[in-house]
Amino acid sequence: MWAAIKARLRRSPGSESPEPTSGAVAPPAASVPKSSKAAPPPSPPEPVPSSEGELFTEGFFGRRLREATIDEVFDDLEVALLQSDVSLPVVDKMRRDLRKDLAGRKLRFGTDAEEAIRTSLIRSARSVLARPPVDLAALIRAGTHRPYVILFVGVNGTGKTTSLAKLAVWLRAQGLSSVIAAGDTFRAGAIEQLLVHGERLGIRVIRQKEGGDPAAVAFDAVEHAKAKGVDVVLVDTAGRQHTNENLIEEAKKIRRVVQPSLTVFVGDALSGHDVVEQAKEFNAALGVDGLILTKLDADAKGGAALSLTYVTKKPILFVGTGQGYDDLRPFDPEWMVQRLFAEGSAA
Ligand SMILES: Nc1nc2c(ncn2[C@@H]2O[C@H](COP(=O)(O)OP(=O)(O)O)[C@@H](O)[C@H]2O)c(=O)[nH]1
Ligand SMILES: [Mg+2]
Repeated sequence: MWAAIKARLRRSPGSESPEPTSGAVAPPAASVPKSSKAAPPPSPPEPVPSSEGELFTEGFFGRRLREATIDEVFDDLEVALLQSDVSLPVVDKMRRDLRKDLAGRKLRFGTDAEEAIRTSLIRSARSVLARPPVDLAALIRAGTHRPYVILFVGVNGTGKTTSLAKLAVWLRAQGLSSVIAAGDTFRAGAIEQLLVHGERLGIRVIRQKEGGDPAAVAFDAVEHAKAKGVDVVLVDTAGRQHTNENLIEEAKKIRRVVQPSLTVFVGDALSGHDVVEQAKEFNAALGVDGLILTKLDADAKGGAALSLTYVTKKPILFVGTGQGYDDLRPFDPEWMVQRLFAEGSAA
């Protein structure tokens, strides 16, 4: 994300076509020094040019930042944020934070201003992502729900089934056993897909025939877990849109029948701004307790995590970072922040 923002900043109006001042012409963006230590900025031009928003040109040197200037720069930055899947409410928060952080400060042009913006955005992103950490293994071990039933919901192809299998592996690493309920009886091949995972992992898959009642499958899996003392029941479901009444009713029925301990919305980072809308809709229809954000490995933008957390107010529990069984990690906000703002990183 930072790479996209930086590119935008360096072509902000002030730096693209700097106004000539009394004999001094601001340098083009490309010649802005990388480090102010290695190449100290030239002395400020006199008089100070009138154009605002020139955070990235000589013209700005030595002046105090005014809110109007910050806003002007931010207008440009906003485009980069939106294009990086940061949704509008988060963009607005970042603007407020940036104003608070930078107004009245004196910055040298170029790298200095860029670094100040980066620091402020990082701080803002941290506060967006900050949530009380959820220790799923501890929740399960606490034993309030036995078995602990986790229901996976989300639209088709976002990675529900894959994440479910990965979570079974993660749970096992925590010393917790699981059984899988093949609740996607809608899509041809969905049961088979789970059976393959189950066989590879040595984890029992409870199923009925295709077209069967997913609530009954989930019920059977819970009964199995009770009988065998299995810690967790992982309930797969068919991908659905909130507009698909039948499938939503089906998911509601599963909820009524097995009363999941945790309903997890699985969202695909690659679906950009859509993922936030989906999460909101699923939450409204079914009630969502936590989120899994998949395909971060393939997502060059990165803003979806910020948007999801801020808009839904639900914790991201895990992120998917690849197609292997080990490519699921408990969500760490600081890891995400570093990823978003690393110099030259893809996301
Ligand atoms: N690169 C990548 N691919 C993923 C990830 N999670 C799931 N997938 C892939 O996304 C596709 C759809 O996954 P699936 O679990 O069948 O989605 P479902 O329809 O929601 O159950 C599969 O090809 C998965 O391998 C991830 O974190 N990274
Ligand atoms: Mg599936």
